[in-house]
Amino acid sequence: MNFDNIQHDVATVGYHIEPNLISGDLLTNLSVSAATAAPARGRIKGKGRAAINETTNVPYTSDLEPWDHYWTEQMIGNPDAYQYINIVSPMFDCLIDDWTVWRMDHHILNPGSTKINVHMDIPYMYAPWHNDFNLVGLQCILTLDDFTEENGATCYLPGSHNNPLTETYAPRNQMVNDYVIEHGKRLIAPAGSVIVYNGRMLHTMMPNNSDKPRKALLLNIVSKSILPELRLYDSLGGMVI
Ligand SMILES: O=C(O)CCC(=O)C(=O)O
Repeated sequence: MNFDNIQHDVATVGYHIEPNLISGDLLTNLSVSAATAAPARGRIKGKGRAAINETTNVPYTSDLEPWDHYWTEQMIGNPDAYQYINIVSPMFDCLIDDWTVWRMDHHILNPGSTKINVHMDIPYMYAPWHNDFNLVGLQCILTLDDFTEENGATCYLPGSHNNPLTETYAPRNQMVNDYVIEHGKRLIAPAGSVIVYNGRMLHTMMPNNSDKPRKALLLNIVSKSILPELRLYDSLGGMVI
């Protein structure tokens, strides 16, 4: 890993990618865990989208609409996930002095998923941090499948983390989605790649037009300095390490 490059990329474009960092049994095990973990947020068959507060866990993926995307339960206690954290933690060390993993879950885009939702991640999605230009939150994606245009590789708006106007994008709406889709770029990467980005960078999942699920392991990393306030906004995070 070249830490100067990581710092430079995250400060300028907003993200850094380490292609093919994870491979072999670890990648396979994490991919299996993504495919089998209990869902936490998704669209329940015949009932619409489940509550977003994760208190209404859905025990089985078979309870979900097979054509939509969903997030799994937090991967607390999963030894493969902790092995993965050990490998990627130097990337976080060079960006944030004293960090912790706030959330750790899988995101699965099933074939036929059409959801587009441009947003910032924790903590920037919450009002106190909308316009905080300090790097206090990172999102990290491990690509468990090849990320392609066809299967929904994440779309991002380069440099948006440095733009004061990004704050006005916080209320999610169609106009913002359209703008980012028109001007954004895609995170195209082979399976096993690690993508770390400033949580203030605007981004969205994209439609999966392939015939296979597109799986990702997501880590949300935050500076310990914001924990007392963050707990007021997101009582469900902070259980991971
Ligand atoms: O899975 C993706 O492409 C992006 C996920 C994401 O933005 C999120 O879960 O907040």
